[in-house]
Amino acid sequence: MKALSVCCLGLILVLWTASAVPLRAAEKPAKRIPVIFDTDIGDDIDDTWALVMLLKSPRLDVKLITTTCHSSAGRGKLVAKLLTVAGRTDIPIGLGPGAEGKTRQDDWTEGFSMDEYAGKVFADGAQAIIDTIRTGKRPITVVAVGPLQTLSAALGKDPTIAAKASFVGMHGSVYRGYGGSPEVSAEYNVRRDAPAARRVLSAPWRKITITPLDTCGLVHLEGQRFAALKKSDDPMVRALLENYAIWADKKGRVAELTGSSTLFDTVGIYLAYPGPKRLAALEALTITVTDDGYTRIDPAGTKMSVATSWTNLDGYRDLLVRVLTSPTTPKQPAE
Ligand SMILES: [Ca+2]
Repeated sequence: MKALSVCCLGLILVLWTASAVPLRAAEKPAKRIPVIFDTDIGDDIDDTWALVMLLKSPRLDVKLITTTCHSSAGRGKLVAKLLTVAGRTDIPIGLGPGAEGKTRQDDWTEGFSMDEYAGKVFADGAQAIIDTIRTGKRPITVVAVGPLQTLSAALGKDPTIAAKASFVGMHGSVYRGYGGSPEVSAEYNVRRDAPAARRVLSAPWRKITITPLDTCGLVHLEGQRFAALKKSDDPMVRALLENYAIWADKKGRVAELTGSSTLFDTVGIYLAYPGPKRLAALEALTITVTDDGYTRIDPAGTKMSVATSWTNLDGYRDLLVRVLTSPTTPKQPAE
């Protein structure tokens, strides 16, 4: 009887293993979402945080990074040096209109020339956006975290790109303003060029998702979470904190940093992740951009998914630290 039981158990095990193996073999790695990142990096430091988060998000496949809001020489150099440190010079850079102007992180790129960038650099960033969306095998997600001049120029040249891409933006203020204020604000990325914001936020994208100040304006890292970053010896985290220390007028002294500024743009990266966004509450709203840079709920506006509150803000802060301290995603083979 005992021998029979052992035999039965053995048979069950063999059958279970036999059925499990083909299942595992059939599992394919989850598809990555192709992304264009459009940034005014070099003004507020949160773009640099968002770029590092993007490069460490294995489900996002970065096809192009473009600069927006002038100063494209300085912003482009910053992107180029960060991608060089990341070992991701396979990612092309597209420069937005207007080369002149300083960035607050110029000290970090001093001595680095755009010619040193091993990857492709497109002088016409708007055209690069059009070409990347047109030639993509799968629909692209455009993640925009600055004023929208470059993307507006792309839509002006070729309005048909919207139907082939989704849009995720850090834009606007719906129920709350800066610092969680109950008064709405004319949020900077919209107010800085309201006509450009209106064109982009009313275009017929496959899907529009935004994080207004209501959610992104509440994100900081302090205490243990910030300490975990200071302890990290990851080269991208080091580069991020060096940039932050220059930006924060600490003359590059990372040891003097005690917490982050508001990390608005990182939430744009999170909203581009595949699957449900369990940490934030998204509402379907119709939004209009006013001439003075407000994003108002208006029945005649454009339908979009708006992250209007957090369901778990601490969970997001933990996710952010986890992603930032994880390895940089290597270049993936073409699908
Ligand atoms: Ca920004």
